Amino acid sequence: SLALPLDMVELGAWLTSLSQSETKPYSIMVVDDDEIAAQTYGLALEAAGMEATIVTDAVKACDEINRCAPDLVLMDMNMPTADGLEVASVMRLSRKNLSLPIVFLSAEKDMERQREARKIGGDDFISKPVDLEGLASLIAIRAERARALRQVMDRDSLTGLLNHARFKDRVADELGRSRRTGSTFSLCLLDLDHFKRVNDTHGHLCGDRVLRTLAHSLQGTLRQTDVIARYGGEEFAVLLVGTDATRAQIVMDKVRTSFEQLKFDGPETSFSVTVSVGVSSEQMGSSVEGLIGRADEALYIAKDNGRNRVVI
Ligand code: GH3
Ligand code: MG
Ligand code: MG
Ligand code: MG
Repeated sequence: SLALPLDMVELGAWLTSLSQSETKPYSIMVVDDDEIAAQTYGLALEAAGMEATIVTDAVKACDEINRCAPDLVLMDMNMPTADGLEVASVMRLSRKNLSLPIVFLSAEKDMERQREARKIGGDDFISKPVDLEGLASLIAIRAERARALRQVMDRDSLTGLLNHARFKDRVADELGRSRRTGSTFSLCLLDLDHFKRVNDTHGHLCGDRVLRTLAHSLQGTLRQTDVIARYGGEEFAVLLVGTDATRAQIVMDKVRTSFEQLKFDGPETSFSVTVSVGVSSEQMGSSVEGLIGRADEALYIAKDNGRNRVVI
C-alpha cells in the first residue's frame, strides 16, 4: 500500500512514480520450443495488456529470468533441449524466484508427470490445446498476486523502498558485475540526525512522515538505475551505479542540502531535520560486508564531526 502524498514532497515526481508502478504491464516469460505456439500465447497475453518474452531454448530460460525479471513463467513441459520440470526445479533453487509463479502448459496426458509438475512447485497445469482467453485471464490473476507478494517480500511498508535484505542482494549483484566488467559504484549509508528528539518532540507519526519524505526526495533526486533502500529504522542505504566516491559525495551533498531546507509541520511547531552520510566505493577485492563497514565508519566520522555532512 502506498502512502499519501505529502505537502513537502514534489507532487509531480511522486505521481509519476505512482502511475509507473500502477500501469507497468505484467511481464510474462513464455518458454516453449514450438515457436509458433509460443508466439500465439504471446499475442494472446499482449492482447490482454501484458508483455511477453518468448524463450524457445529451455536451456536459456534461467538466464533470461535474471535479465527480464518476469512476473510469471508460462512453460511447456516437453522440450528437446531441457525438460520443463528440470528447468522449473533450477528456477526454484534461487531465493529470488520464491514468489515467481510457474504455470505449466502441455499436451502431457500422463497423470504422473502432471503430479510431478505440481510437486516441484508448479503453480498451475494447463492442458493443450488451450482456450487463449481463459489462459490470459488466469495468467493476469496469478501475475497480479505475485507482484503484490513480491512487494511485501522486497519492500519496506512505510516508505515503499527496497528492504534491507534485497538491498544486500543488489549490492552483491553489483559487486559481481563490477568484477566482470570493471564498472564502478558507490555505497552510501544515510542516518537522520537526532531523530529520537524528533519523535520525542513531535510524535512518531510526524517522524514517520519525515522518513517518507526523505525516501521520496531520494527517489526524486537519484537516477532510475540507482538502488535506494531503507536499511533500518531511520537509516537508508543507496547504491550509486557507475559513480566513484568523489562524484557520490557531490550527489549526496545535493540530497543533504535539499533535505535540510524542508520545513515539516509538527503538532505545535514547524521544524527541519538533517541527515549524515557515509560513503564507500568499490575497490579491488571488496565484499558486501567490507563496503557496508567502510560506509559505516565514514558515517560515524560524519556524526562525530558535527552531523549534517557527507564523509567519504
Ligand atoms: P544520531 O544523530 O546520533 O543518529 O541520533 P538519533 O537520535 O537519530 O539516533 P538514535 O539511534 O538514538 O535514535 C534513532 C531513533 O529513530 C530512535 C527510533 O525511535 C527512531 N526510529 C527508528 N525507526 C523509526 C520509525 O519507523 N518511525 C519513527 N517515527 N521513528 C523511528
Ligand atoms: Mg514441446
Ligand atoms: Mg541510527
Ligand atoms: Mg540517527
